[in-house]
Amino acid sequence: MPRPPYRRSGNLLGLPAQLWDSPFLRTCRGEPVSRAPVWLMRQAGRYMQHYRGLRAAHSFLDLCKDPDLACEVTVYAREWLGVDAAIIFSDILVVPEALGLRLEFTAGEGPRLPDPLRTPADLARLREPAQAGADLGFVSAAIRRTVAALPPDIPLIGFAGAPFTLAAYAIEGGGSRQFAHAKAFMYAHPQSWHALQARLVDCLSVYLADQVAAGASALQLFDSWAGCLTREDFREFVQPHLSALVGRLPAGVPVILFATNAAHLLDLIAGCGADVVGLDPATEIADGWRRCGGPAQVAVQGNLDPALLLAPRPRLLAAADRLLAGWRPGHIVNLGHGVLKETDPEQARALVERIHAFTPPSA
Ligand code: 1CP
Repeated sequence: MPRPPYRRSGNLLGLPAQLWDSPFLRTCRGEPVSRAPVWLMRQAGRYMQHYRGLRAAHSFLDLCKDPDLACEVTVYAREWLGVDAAIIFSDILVVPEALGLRLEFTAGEGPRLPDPLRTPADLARLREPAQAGADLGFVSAAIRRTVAALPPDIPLIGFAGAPFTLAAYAIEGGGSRQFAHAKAFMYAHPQSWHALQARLVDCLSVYLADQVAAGASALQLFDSWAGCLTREDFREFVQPHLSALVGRLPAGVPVILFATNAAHLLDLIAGCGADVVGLDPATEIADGWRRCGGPAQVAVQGNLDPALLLAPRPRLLAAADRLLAGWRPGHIVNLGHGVLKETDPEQARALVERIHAFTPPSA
């Protein structure tokens, strides 16, 4: 049975009224709000001095795996920026690591999985998926602590990488431009590809249900790389698994699906059961929303260019004003991708202030 859309599910998680009626969660349901909600993808990270201070003393994975530190990073960024939601500090790659793939973060190079999955036989190296999902208990522990430390009207977003993007990382072994290994694997070994996707879905459904049980009141799935696929390939190799995963997530929690360079896939992404679809800077909000079925169907999130935060203040604020001029209920204001590490945090805070100074027409 498909999971009921969040806007028709009712408060099945039994959230306190101030959380259920927060601007962020109301907007996930397409309801009118007194202020447009805003948060920023990668709002906690290297552009913040506080984070760099912690990183001087701890490795990135230590920050992810120590619930007190992950809580501190999450709560500090939320409060400093004054945004309407927090996102738990972690990374999408803790899942392949829990499945048994070695994960390394080398300074300046980004993450690497040095023993990638390159043949169907390599799948035998993976650990049992439900066990791997349950082993990520440090994330739920961090969520519990963070929910207790956040103001009671601020929702915490839990997240994971979507099955395609995680499989692509596991096969490539790191970042990629062409995704040659991942696509070659997918075409040459479709059965093993589907088996890998199914294992990721098993793991992710346990992991994300644990995040909700620990107090996450929304979930975002990052399918950052899905935009590299044609519609045909998305339909065949991705959609069945992404919809199965969304269908298995707890009812009563909004699910945000985010992909980049994916304007050509928006209707298919919305069709996977998203309550909120992330739009990247290449797509205009009105056009992207229409492709997803419109405001009666889904909410949207986005889509300012992260590079605008590097622009002189007047240009940044003018871009925010243009976005707000077309704002309507069901639009969570955000960047179209993560904050760049070169960003001056004061610029991010000024953007948040500008969004909050706006009075929605329906209020
Ligand atoms: O200190 C450091 O050097 C680590 C930098 C860093 C940080 C702060 C990485 C390495 N990950 C993160 C945190 C992170 N990653 C969050 C935290 C919550 C927040 O948003 O504030 C989230 C949600 C992610 C998600 C993530 N990790 C994605 C999906 C989003 C996206 O940007 O498309 C991806 C692709 C990753 C992998 C990853 N981890 C880190 C880097 C630099 C990357 C990208 C590498 C690549 O593109 O290949």
